Amino acid sequence: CVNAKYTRTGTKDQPAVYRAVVPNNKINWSTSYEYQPVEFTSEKVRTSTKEYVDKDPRDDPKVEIPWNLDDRLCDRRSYHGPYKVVRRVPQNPCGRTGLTGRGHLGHFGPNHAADPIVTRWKRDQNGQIMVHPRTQRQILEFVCILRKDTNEYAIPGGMVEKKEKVTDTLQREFHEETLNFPDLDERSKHNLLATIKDVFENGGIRIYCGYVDDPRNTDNSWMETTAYNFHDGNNEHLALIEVHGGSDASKAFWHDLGSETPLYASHADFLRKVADIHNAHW
Ligand code: RP5
Ligand code: MG
Ligand code: MG
Repeated sequence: CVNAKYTRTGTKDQPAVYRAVVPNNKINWSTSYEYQPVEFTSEKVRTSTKEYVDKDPRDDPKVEIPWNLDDRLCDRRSYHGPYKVVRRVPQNPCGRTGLTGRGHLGHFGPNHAADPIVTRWKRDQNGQIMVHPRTQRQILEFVCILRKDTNEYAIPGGMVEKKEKVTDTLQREFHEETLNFPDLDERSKHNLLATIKDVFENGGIRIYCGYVDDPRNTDNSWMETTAYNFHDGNNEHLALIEVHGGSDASKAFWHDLGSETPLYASHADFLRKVADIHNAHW
């Protein structure tokens, strides 16, 4: 895993908090380095009274958190195996990030997310699958969003909520971020959700699970995700849906899948795998 892409944390609307510089060859904890990270936990996280946001065990010796375990409220296990706990808080398994504390994340340790990658073939007016002139490979389209926070193109993923299963998170986030149709009649809404449920629960390919190079990561809190691809190769179900942005997404749209589009966090790595699996243009 890598910690490389972002020099600051936070979003376009929040004051910038810059990371201490960590040269690539000093990211690993086992390499000695005169390291002076910036300590940062956002006001919102520090003052939150939500049951689901951690208390800081460094502030209160009575706070005990079941590191590396799933206590049912929250799964604190990492896809990368047991992580170290140093001075009462977890240590990022991918190395130094230039920031300590929780930044904008609610949990110390892994913060789990899920990413639904919904794809179809790009077709011309006659229904023929289009081929990219450079690679001579067929072109996929995926449901893409524009994130409200960073203004970057992204997969419509989101955080796994307390006690939620990843399969439910995939459906909920896809629904919230890309199917925002408040005026849809009840019957159409029901049919749309039934289609999503049926496909999402019966037909996905797991593309990735593990660390994400997310702008919110710190030395003590980081994002991990499970990404699934739901592909409708014959325009039978998902390929036919229209999308409209909601929740964290200011826009949602079908977009060509290819290396030409810069994407949020590690999302381009996931899409590249999807292209490989379908032997499509990248
Ligand atoms: C990324 O953040 C994950 O890959 C996922 O797409 C996203 C989840 O966070 P929110 O969209 O809920 O902010 O690390
Ligand atoms: Mg969301
Ligand atoms: Mg989201």
